[in-house]
Amino acid sequence: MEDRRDGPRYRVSDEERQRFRRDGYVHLRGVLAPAELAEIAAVYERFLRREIAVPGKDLCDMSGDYGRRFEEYSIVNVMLPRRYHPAWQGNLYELRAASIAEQLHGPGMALDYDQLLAKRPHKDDAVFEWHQDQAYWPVFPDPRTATCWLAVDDSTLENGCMRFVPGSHRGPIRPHRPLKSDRGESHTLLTDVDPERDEIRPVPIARGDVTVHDERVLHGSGGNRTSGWRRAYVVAFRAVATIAEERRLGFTHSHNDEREVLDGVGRDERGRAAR
Ligand SMILES: O=C(O)CCC(=O)C(=O)O
Repeated sequence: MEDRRDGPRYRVSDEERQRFRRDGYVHLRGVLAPAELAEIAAVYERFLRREIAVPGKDLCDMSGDYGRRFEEYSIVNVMLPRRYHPAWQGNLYELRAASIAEQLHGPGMALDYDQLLAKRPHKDDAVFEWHQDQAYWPVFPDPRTATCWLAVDDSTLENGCMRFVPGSHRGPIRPHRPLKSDRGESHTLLTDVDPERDEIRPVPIARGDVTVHDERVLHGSGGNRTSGWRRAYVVAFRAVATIAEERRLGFTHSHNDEREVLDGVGRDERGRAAR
């Protein structure tokens, strides 16, 4: 396979750019080489062993409620790992992902948030419900997003790889509802996908590969039926002006933020219009 890595950059082909526009996601191979990935995985493991402290709800289970004990989490979610482990800021993955975001969208993109999503072995319920990321945050005029999802382990049908509804980013944001009765119990939102109408495309990828998706594409993932972890590391890029506006509203993607947005049309969890 051709090596597209070049120091802090990764070269995206024209065909991949077109696929991102058409499908709302694209699979990029070999974004990190095995030795580069091993460095990332070593720090990742420190988060999973809880050697790096993550306060409050920024350590939670994306498949259950906030009340579960850590040992019972099916999808261990660490929000904003670079905030809690500043040595990660500017790591090679962040740099390559930034170059990918720029090639997909042009200049003026910046890192909005990062996240670790690790599915424990033998967890059928480690399901990431169908959703559009846009439902999780306020709507702003510049919709450019590139959410880079790095496979730290091979991501397979059996361990819960990502699945997308290609082209759905060109449709509306569907109504979303909380997984539990309200957002105070669980951060997770979900929507409905109709297998008769929506093409569901699982995207297994090898470790070191990345999928990049648009905030409006429908996506989710299934449970982990294997004896190994399924670890992923997300870094999400958005337009600089969009991020500035989010921060002005007090929205940082931390689950400890006071502000949550439920329905992607500018309402908060109590249905109040966003200001
Ligand atoms: O890791 C997963 O299975 C889902 C991730 C996801 O929904 C996202 O990064 O937007």
